[in-house]
Amino acid sequence: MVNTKHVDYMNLDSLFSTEELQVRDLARSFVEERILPVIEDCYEQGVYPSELIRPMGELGFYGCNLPEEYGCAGMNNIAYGLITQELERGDSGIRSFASVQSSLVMYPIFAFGSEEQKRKWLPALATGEKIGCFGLTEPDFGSNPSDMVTRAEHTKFGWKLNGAKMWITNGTVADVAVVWAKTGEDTRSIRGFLVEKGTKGYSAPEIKKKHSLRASITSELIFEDCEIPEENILPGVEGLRGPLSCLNQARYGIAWGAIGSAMATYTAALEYSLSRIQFGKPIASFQLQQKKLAEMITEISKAQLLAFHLGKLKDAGKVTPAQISMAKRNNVAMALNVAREARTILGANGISAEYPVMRHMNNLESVLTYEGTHDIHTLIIGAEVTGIQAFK
Ligand code: TGC
Ligand code: FAD
Repeated sequence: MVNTKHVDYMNLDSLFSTEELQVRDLARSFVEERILPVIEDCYEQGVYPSELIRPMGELGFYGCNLPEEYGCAGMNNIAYGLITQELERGDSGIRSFASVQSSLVMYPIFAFGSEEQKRKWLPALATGEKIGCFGLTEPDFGSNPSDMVTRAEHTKFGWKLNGAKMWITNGTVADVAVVWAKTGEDTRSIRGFLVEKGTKGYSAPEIKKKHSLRASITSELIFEDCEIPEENILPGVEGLRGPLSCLNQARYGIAWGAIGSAMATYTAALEYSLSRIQFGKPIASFQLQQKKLAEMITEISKAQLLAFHLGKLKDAGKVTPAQISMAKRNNVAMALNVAREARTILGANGISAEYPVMRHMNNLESVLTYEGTHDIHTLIIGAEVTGIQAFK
């Protein structure tokens, strides 16, 4: 009988350790029991299922590859990847929440924070008691963060922040925002600041009317003479390398997450094709539909192998940013193509919220753009292979 459930054509399971499979199955059960029953309604209403924030923390999903001494699970990067895969099989918005919390908030505090900052924030972020967001993109500077205009001016009390960030996941609900700002004129002056909810001069209005990632909060961050105490600067990094190092972590998670989304839409299409009868036969029996399914599962399998090898390189400390770019770029585009093909197999039902396909497809339009657009990752690979930067 066809394995519609687990989407493991190349027997990837044989490559995972027992512990990695246990973590994957834990995340898989959580998604099936807690996320899938509520996600379509959340998506339709444009709300994040906030009741799931703490349970995900209790399962160790946030900052899972950071050390236990800060309240994290200390898992390897394969386990981290498998968690994001399963979360995004539920919805890209759920994976986004976990990616931002883990890779864009906990990681910079862990990698660049003072011991005091680590003790204050990491355990509370790991349980989900506190929520974080990451502010790099600005209204006028997305792909090119080096031209950011948000400024931090040194005062006798600490720092005064002025500027705005745009399209920030979790901004409105975040207890702490990791905000990147220039302290001088050039990119080497970029520093990271921990801006706490309730700080005078700081607001984070939600961006509404989205057609994508509707089960995810997206916000603007506004800083008007916002006073930040000296102890809230991240002491361990200066320059664009700081935020870009965080993006390496998050893009890695997305390379796995996109596979989860593709698994969901492929499974929906395969099951539908076996049960939908036209011209007296299941549509799965027509060669044109089989070609689509064959290509979908082939591309998913290639993406799985790419992500797995990337994880092994990351665990060995040998992965490069350009390798991560290749996996993010390939796997997200793959998932979007799979979603579009799945949509055609479902015919009119493909646009219905009775099936997960169009929700995933719409979400992936954001995933293709955030964490570096598909084009930017093309240019990062281009620069790697030619030695010539074509950004400017
Ligand atoms: P460039 O001159 O190449 O580099 C400046 C400095 O940064 C270093 N660097 C990196 N370091 C670590 N990791 C990387 N991936 C790095 N890439 C570059 C570089 O070595 C240099 O260091 P130093 O010490 O020599 O100064 O920088 P550039 O200005 O030419 O820009 C390069 C470019 C275009 C690739 C970069 O700006 C880029 O990646 N742009 C895309 C922006 C982006 O991805 N934004 C994402 C925002 S966050 C988000 O979308 C969250 S979505 C959350 C969710 O999941 O919901
Ligand atoms: P632009 O940079 O204006 O790009 C527009 C188009 O021009 C794209 O097709 C791009 O590929 C192309 N382009 C740009 N430069 C070049 C070039 N040199 N060569 C060729 N083509 C080029 N950001 C955060 O900081 N934190 C977050 O939490 C966050 N969450 C997000 C959540 C959502 C739902 C979305 C949609 C975005 C989020 N972002 C976040 C912002 C995201 O990272 C940016 O949208 C992304 O980096 C692209 O920037 P932009 O939208 O300004 O597009």
